[in-house]
Amino acid sequence: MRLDVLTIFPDYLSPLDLSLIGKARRDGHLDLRVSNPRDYTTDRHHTVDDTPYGGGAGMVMKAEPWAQALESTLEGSSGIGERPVLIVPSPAGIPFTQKIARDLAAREHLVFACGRYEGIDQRVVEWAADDGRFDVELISIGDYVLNGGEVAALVMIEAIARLIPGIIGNPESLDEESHEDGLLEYPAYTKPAEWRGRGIPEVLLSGNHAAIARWRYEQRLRRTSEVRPDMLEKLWDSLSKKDRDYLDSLRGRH
Ligand code: 6GU
Repeated sequence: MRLDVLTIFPDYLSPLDLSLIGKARRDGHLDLRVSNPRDYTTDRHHTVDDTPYGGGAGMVMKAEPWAQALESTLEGSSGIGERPVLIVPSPAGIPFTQKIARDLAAREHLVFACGRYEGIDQRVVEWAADDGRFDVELISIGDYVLNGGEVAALVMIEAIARLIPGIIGNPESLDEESHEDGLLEYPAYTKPAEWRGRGIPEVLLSGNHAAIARWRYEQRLRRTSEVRPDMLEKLWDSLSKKDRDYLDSLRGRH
């Protein structure tokens, strides 16, 4: 996968050298390039922002440096067949989810345009979508406000990159994760079996794989119903009678 990140603060993206993502880059699974729209300014002060038309607080990022930086990501990608996706991190975007991460992990070329201040001149987003230059998506990582899109891009890149085949250490560990199938994950324990007076659930020592699988599944149901009833609601019709009875029995006890 090719990944471009456009930001006036490239240092914000340095964590991408670390851990699984850093390894994926070194192993050639990820071609990740960070570039700076400021490098495309021509005035003496390398101005990337200006005051908003219509007045009001804050500054807006100027269109031309961003358009040129975006064009340069297209030049470098000639030879890649598919249209790149332009992701604009924005609190005004659609909510980022595991499904979106999975869809984006299947694409060949993602470009993140990380705005600062009050955002990028809206015409850049329209221009990028014109003539099919990019598939454009405004995406938010949650209902709160950040100072810029860089941290949001880091979040999305980590969620996406670990889904690319060959990147995560153990692909099986993806299967029963929170948010993959609509349930939160079960609690995990490791040695020692007794720690500061606390044991572990007996069933995990039983060697009975079917019983362990059922216990873990019930833990997932229980956690989801306690923490995220909204998620369980969506799943309710697909649950077995046994599962529903289990959940009803929990509610009876509360
Ligand atoms: Cl993607 N960007 C910014 N600046 N703030 C956010 C966000 C993104 N998602 C939530 N808040």
